[in-house]
Order: sequence, then structure tokens, then C-alpha cells
Amino acid sequence: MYEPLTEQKAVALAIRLGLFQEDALLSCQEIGDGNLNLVFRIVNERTNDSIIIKQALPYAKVVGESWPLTLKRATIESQALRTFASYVPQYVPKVYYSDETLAITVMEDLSHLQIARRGLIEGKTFPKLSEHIGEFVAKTAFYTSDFGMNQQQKKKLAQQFTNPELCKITEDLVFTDPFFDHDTNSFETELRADVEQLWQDDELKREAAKLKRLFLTKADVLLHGDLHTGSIFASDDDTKVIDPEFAFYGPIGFDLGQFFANLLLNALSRHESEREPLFTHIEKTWDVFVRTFTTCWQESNEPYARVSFVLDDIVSDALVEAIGFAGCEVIRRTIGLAHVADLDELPLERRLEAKRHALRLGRELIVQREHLPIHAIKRLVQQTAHVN
Ligand code: SR1
Ligand code: MG
Repeated sequence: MYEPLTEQKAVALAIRLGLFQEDALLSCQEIGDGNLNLVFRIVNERTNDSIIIKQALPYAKVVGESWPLTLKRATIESQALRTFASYVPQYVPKVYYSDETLAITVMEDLSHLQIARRGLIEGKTFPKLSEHIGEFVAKTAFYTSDFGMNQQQKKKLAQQFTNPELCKITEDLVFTDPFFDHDTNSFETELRADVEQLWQDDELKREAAKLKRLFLTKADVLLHGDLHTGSIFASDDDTKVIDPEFAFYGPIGFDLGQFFANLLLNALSRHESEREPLFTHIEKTWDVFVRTFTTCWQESNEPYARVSFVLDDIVSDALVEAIGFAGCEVIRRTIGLAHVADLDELPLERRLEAKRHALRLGRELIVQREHLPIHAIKRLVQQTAHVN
């Protein structure tokens, strides 16, 4: 039977599962600060060994019990971590155990690392972040695509990762609600005029509709599905991607777009003179993604993999998608239901300025996405700093 764990019950479960030695002196803390789940950290005080037990709640924690949410997402998450581990074990936590009924995943404790969003807010640079995320996205995308995997096997995997409830959250919260006067939206009253202008912007909405359709229909590769900087643990040397409960088969540019957007939101929270490390991360992620994907491509058995320009087309489509999806993510994190601390923790005047900037930038990323090489993103941030 499913029941939400308490700290005491999490310890009892760890003992029952034999995850610690018999003489262990266990302490436990619920440390979840995300929108959806409980996260228990259990430590053996004698040896300092520790584990994480993550449990899905049957509703969205950020909203409350009025928003029911499938427990199946815990299974999707553990299966995605295991699938990603078969391609890039260095970039995901080890999964020790999972239980579908209890909706839990027991995994490696990464507390020696820091959530990248928090570190970036504190001004850390995480020098390897872009190299690691570029490689993570390229390898997981390639090896789960029709070019890197037997097509029959891919179809089975796509079936396994059918994730309609969590995809619906993204369809609504990322691609729909922020572009309409919907009651899930949340923004400062001072932004109302800017937001109403966005709601009346038919050119923008037409392009957002195309991106939503891509998200709904293009089953290209297995995606993490929620690759923002809060889904990444980092240090100067290490990067670990967590929380793939939104995993599903979708368009190749989606994870890159989410990641770029969250780097951009952090850039906007900073003074202009401090933004360079974020632009460098965006450009380097893209370069590493292209380089790694290209190397993988050379191993492909697909006959078209040897035809000129097929790879170039895939890569250029991926960039157009990534930039468009980044624009949607920038807008929804500014005025939608789920915000980011990078902007929300700013004092009011700076916050309003940064959020107005984010709305202008998000719009241009979406409408200009077909004409923006990666290095033009930095220029676009500068160009959208003020109203024209
Ligand atoms: C109701 S869930 C809100 C957001 O949190 C998750 O991390 C996803 O980004 C989702 O859109
Ligand atoms: Mg999450």
C-alpha cells in the first residue's frame, strides 16, 4: 500500500531494505525543496554513509492536494536514471533500489555537491558545467534516437516512457498558460501592462503554438524533460543530473532549451558586467553537444548517416528548437506558475527590471529562433535590455 513516508518511516524502510549495516546509528531529514516530491536524507552517524530516498506524493506539493498527480512518475524517474546511466553513468546518481507501489527511488546522496541554480545565484561559475551537460545531452539524445538505437527497440522504449500526465504539466505551464490570461499565472501587479501586451501579441502566440505542437508530436529522443539548473548538482569538477520524472520521447532541442533558458534567467539576475560566464556556458554547451553528437553519428548504422548534410540538418533544427523552447521557458519562469529563485529573490525594483527584460528576451528568442546562431544569444540579451 502507498503511504507518504515520514522521517521515522524512511529510517525504518532503510533498515528493512538492509541499506545500512546492522549497528548503524541513523538520522534522517526531509530536505525536499522542489515543487513535487519528498526527499529524505538518511545518514549513518557512525560512518557518515548516506543515501537519499525520494518519494513522489500523489499531488503537486507546490499547489497542494487539489492538484492530483500520478505516482507513476517515480517509476519513470528511476527508469530514466538507469537508462541514462547506461550511456553516461558519470552524470547521474546511482540508483540502489526503487519501488513502484511506494513510489520511491533510493539513490546516491549528492550532498557534497550543490544545486547549480543556488551556486549560480551565489556567483559560482562551475567551470565544467557546460562541457558535462553538452556531453550528457548529446549522448542520451543520440543513443536513444533512431540513429543510435535499433528502431524497434526505440519504439518499445518510447512506449515505456509515455508520460502523459507530466507532459500535460509542461504543455500547460510552459507552452499555454503564460500566453493567455490563465489563473495558474502568477506575477507582480506592476507587470500587468507588460503581460497584457504579451497576451495580445499574435505573432508571438502563433510561434509559441508551433513550439507546443513540436513538443506534443516530435518523438525524437529520450529527454530528461525538466533540465533546469535546479535539476543539476554541480561542483568545480562534477556534474550530476537529477529528477528526470518528466522524461519522455520528445524533440531533440527541448533539454538544451530548458538549460539555456535557466542560464539566461541567471544572467538577467546579474549586473551586465557579471554575465559573461553564463554566455560562455551556453556557447560551450552547444559546441560540446555538436561535437559529441557528431562523433556518435559516425558510429550510426543508419544508411542516411553517410549522406551529406543529413547531420547538418538535424543539428541546425536542434538549435532552432532549443532557442524557441528557451524563449518559452524564460517567459513561463517569469509570469507562469513556477518561478525561479534567480529572479524572485531580487529586490523589487531590480526584479521588475529583470522580469521585463526576460519577457522581451523570451519573445525575441521565440520569434527570431530561425535566424539566431548560438553566439547571437548574447547580443540578443543586450538588444532586449531596454524597450526599443
Ligand atoms: C506543478 S510542477 C511545476 C514545475 O515544477 C517542475 O520542476 C516542472 O518544471 C514544472 O513545470
Ligand atoms: Mg524536478
